[in-house]
Amino acid sequence: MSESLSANGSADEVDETETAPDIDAATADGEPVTAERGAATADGDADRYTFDDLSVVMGTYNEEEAIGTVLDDIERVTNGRAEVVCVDGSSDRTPEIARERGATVIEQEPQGYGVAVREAVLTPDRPVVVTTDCDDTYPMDRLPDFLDAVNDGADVVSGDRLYHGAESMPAFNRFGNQAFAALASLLMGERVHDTTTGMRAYRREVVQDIGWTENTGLSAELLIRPLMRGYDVREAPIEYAERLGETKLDPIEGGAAIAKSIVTVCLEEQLRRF
Ligand SMILES: Nc1nc2c(ncn2[C@@H]2O[C@H](COP(=O)(O)OP(=O)(O)OP(=O)(O)O)[C@@H](O)[C@H]2O)c(=O)[nH]1
Ligand SMILES: [Mg+2]
Repeated sequence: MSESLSANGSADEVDETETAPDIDAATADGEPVTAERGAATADGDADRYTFDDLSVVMGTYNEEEAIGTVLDDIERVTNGRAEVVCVDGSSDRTPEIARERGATVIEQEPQGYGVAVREAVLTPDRPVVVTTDCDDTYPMDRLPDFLDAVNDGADVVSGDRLYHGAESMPAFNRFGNQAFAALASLLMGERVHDTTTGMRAYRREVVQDIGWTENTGLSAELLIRPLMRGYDVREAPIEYAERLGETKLDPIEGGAAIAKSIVTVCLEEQLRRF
């Protein structure tokens, strides 16, 4: 039942030493993806996805302080092979910096996190999609581990920031994120540890096959619906760094919207089972 992802592994090896509670698929009446695996790899293993099969996607809203670092990290870790998609609503230099680094930039009026990220996850043609925030908080060095987990059969790999303590997160946010995870776990009947993380890998079919409704609460929705439909969803502990640049989320208003999304989505998914 439990599998672990390494802290610093590569796409070809998974370190089994770190144990963390990962999530396996709920079984009820879901339709887990039967994997159609990716293109042949350089070493001839036709069954495994490689960085050539990976899109890293993000909403970007006035992130000129961070975007260079985030995109450089993706380039370094994937040897420039991952596609990068930014759905951008910025009025600063963010889109120029993204284009300079070869990212695909989709312009969109700023309408909130979920509107941008929904467009971002639905855009790629590649079979594995990883989301991140464009604020240098998430460890792009872990992309190989996330890809390993998908190759190992996961449909969704969700970065759990709270496992290692998330000390760089403001205390109010940390408490809120623990409360969201507790609430979602209670309503789903399945323990999850971080429902609002921005770093996840998805098989493309998962994001294409489910209809998404939430905005600020999209991150929670992207975890809850696949889990409650029986997909193989696993949490992977990740480090979480202090943000570069200004937050785009109001903690009180955003927190209320996320709590509402969790309750709504869990109830909808429970009703869907009848
Ligand atoms: N295009 C677009 N991107 C957005 C919008 N709102 C947020 N984003 C991006 O979505 C990502 C998440 O926003 P953050 O401000 O980091 O929200 P958060 O992670 O909850 O809060 P932090 O603790 O500040 O990191 C960032 O990359 C933002 O630039 C929006 O309206 N449009
Ligand atoms: Mg963020």
